[in-house]
Amino acid sequence: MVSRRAFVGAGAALAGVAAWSKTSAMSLPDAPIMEDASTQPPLAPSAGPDYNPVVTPNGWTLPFRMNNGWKEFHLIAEPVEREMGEGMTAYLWGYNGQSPGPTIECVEGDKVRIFVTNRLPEHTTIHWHGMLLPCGMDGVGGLTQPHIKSGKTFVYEFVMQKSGTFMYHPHADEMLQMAMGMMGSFVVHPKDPTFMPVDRDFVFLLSAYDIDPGTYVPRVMEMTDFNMWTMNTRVFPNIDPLPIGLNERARVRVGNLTMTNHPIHMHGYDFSVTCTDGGWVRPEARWPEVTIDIPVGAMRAFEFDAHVPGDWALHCHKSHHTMNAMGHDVPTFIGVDKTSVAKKIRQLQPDYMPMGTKGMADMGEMSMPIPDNTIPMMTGWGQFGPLEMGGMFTVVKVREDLAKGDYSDPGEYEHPPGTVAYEWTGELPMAAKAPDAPVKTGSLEQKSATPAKASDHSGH
Ligand SMILES: [Cu+2]
Repeated sequence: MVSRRAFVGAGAALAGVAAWSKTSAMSLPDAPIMEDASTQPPLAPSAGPDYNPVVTPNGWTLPFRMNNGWKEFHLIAEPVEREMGEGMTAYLWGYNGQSPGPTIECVEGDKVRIFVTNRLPEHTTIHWHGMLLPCGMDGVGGLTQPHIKSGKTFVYEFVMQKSGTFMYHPHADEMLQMAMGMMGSFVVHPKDPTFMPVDRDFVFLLSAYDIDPGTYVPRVMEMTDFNMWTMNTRVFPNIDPLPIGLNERARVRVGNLTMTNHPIHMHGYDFSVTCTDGGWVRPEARWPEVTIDIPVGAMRAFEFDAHVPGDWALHCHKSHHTMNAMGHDVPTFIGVDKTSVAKKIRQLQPDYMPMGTKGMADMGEMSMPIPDNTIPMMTGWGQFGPLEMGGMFTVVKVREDLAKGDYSDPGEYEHPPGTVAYEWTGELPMAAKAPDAPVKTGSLEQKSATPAKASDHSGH
């Protein structure tokens, strides 16, 4: 997890614009790049209508400039190196130095112009998922526009017809380009700042990769068997927490660009689903949940009032999605006595240790040698021991003493005395025993061979 100090310094990671864009294209807005995978502070609006900016855990927000009433952004599609977690970097494709790309934020009614420069080795486009716009701005290569060839820059212009939660991704060689990490969040704030206000607003995209341990590039042809299940292209234990002040209202926006659904579950709270990529959910249509399934190619936002302090897990409820790199063809050894076979193997390999006979929790504590550039399947430590998690898992940290707008990791929760589950060390009563069942006479065959007379059922 990023420390408070590292977080404060992280803003400096926003690197300056490349000399290229200043000299060769005077009219293009800056295209800042991000070199850091830690959560960047929210970007307050520098012009135009006011809003409470979103925070992208392990991500950042793209600055804009105003030009004659238009909000102008500049995205650069390019190969990137993304630190998925400590000790593992993936060679992906993304935008402005990272995958996911920067979050784009604007306000309902804004006129937005987005320059897209292609520095990939093949053509691309950008589709603005969920946006209401002229057909020719929809970004479907071949269908609504010519592809953006390598080295070219295209311009998208449209008016934000409604507020809500959206995303962007290519619609050109889509299977490969999304498997390589090309995606970003797009949040449009309501024009009326009193509509659905929250104190903390988080956004992340779920994506999945198949990266063999020891390698760097995802296997883009994989359809189902992924080993990196990510939130904003980051895996536990290196997904930054979601810090929330006690009694603040919080919104979490989640989009799914994997090829399966993700039931996102939050501990300690019930919440309301308030927004989808189709729009805001009317108050009378909301319902309470503790798990919200995020369908493929969809976004959901949920809200809650943070009235209970603590470290509350927030994770996908598919248990294989809270694991990191693992082999799926490992046999199950639960209950198998491997003592004698272990003895034989130790004659050849003295430090051999049989695993999996009592379960797999041992793996969370053990540091086994692993190949370069991968992350153990079950990992992470809390104040009470190993978490035995990975993948799509993070922690909502609700704290009384959190300053407004402070998104640094507040550390581990200090439980009030007497509020933590504890070991019973007294006497245990003998287990109650059911009385002996009456001894049955005769076998099943005998019974079926002598069917009851119809009169036996007369009392029914
Ligand atoms: Cu999942």
